[in-house]
Amino acid sequence: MPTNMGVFNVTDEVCEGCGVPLQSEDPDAPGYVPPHVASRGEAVVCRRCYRINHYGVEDLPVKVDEEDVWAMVLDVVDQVDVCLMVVDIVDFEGCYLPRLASAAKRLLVAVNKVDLLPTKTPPEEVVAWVRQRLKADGISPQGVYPISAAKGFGMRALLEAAKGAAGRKGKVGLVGATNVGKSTLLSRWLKGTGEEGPTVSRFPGTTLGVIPRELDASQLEIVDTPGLTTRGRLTDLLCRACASRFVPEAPLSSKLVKVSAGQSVVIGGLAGVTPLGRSDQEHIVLVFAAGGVPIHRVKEMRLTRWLGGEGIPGSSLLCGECRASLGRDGWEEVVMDVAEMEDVAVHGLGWLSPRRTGLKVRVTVPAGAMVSARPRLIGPKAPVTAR
Ligand SMILES: Nc1nc2c(ncn2[C@@H]2O[C@H](COP(=O)(O)OP(=O)(O)O)[C@@H](O)[C@H]2O)c(=O)[nH]1
Ligand SMILES: [Mg+2]
Ligand SMILES: [Zn+2]
Ligand SMILES: [Zn+2]
Repeated sequence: MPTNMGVFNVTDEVCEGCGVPLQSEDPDAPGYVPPHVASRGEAVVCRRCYRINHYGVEDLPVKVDEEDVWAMVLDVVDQVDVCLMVVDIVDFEGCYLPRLASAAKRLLVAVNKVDLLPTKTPPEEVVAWVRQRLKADGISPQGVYPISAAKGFGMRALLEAAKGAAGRKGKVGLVGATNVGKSTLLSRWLKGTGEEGPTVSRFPGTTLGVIPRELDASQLEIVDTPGLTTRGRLTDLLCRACASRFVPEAPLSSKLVKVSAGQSVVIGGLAGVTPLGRSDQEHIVLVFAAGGVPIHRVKEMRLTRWLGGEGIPGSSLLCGECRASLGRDGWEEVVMDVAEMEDVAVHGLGWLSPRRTGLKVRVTVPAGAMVSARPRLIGPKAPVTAR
């Protein structure tokens, strides 16, 4: 957190958009408002928030200290009546923080971005899946709610649940990893109340401080918090422009691919998945990623050859700099057994789901990215035929 505010504060106010203390001294530090704006004495947002809101640009990436953010968030967790943990359903592995969930006395979980799942996914299946995931860590939330903060789906039921759990004039803390949609959720609830919501952007790390808001004529206080950083999200290894190309905006696309040993499935030029085993055995896999992310089948040899030089083939979505820098730290190969009812999740990118049989695979990703096997999220549909 910025430390150079102290005596130079022009006001004791914090930015309404990102929660950072306002200052008029240093244009390059967070919370800056030009002196003529600050002297008006009304509620203002900092220049960074102003520019995100009006031009959609973020020209002042802020470095935050992870320890400070944890301390700030755990403080909120301590003070509120209910914790509302938000997760992003299309990148559950990349955003799930068991340590955070365990810290809550009373926990509700908002499963956000369900609008990005294939349209026929039953919400109750998603809820059961999330409950199962939490249960594996000994966490039993009071409620799990599928929502789309962006589209407004499920928001009323969640609000009723939050009110019920927090009680009259209760406090609810909105917590979770960066970019899961906490600020979007709060803005959605504030719609029509006349109060401005916090700043929302597609870049992680927008919210810098604690942002309290009152709902329903002070019946409920909601506290937005900065997002916690998680490790291993592939998109976090890319520049901001490239990362945004892998963040889905419309429902995920899924592609059925036939693949045998000796062949690899390549997702967006960032991850390769190679089945291991007999080469006469053909596998069918279903790959889920943001629309527009290219999915190729290549000869395994080609994958190995490319890794030495320009990264994985099919990296047309990456800028030259990202392509070069991904190779620089090397590539990791993870061998794993994936059972029939499991997915291989590449954190921050998407997942691959073997059909009909389980599969032993080698997953190739840039160093720093994480991969895991997990229970299958999207259940088997009617019998599928490969292309
Ligand atoms: N598709 C989709 N995108 C969402 C949803 N909620 C938030 N987003 C997007 O996710 C990104 C991060 O949102 P934000 O609210 O700033 O996340 P925060 O860091 O948790 O506060 C933004 O690009 C939002 O537009 C949702 O329900 N569906
Ligand atoms: Mg936020
Ligand atoms: Zn701000
Ligand atoms: Zn890039």
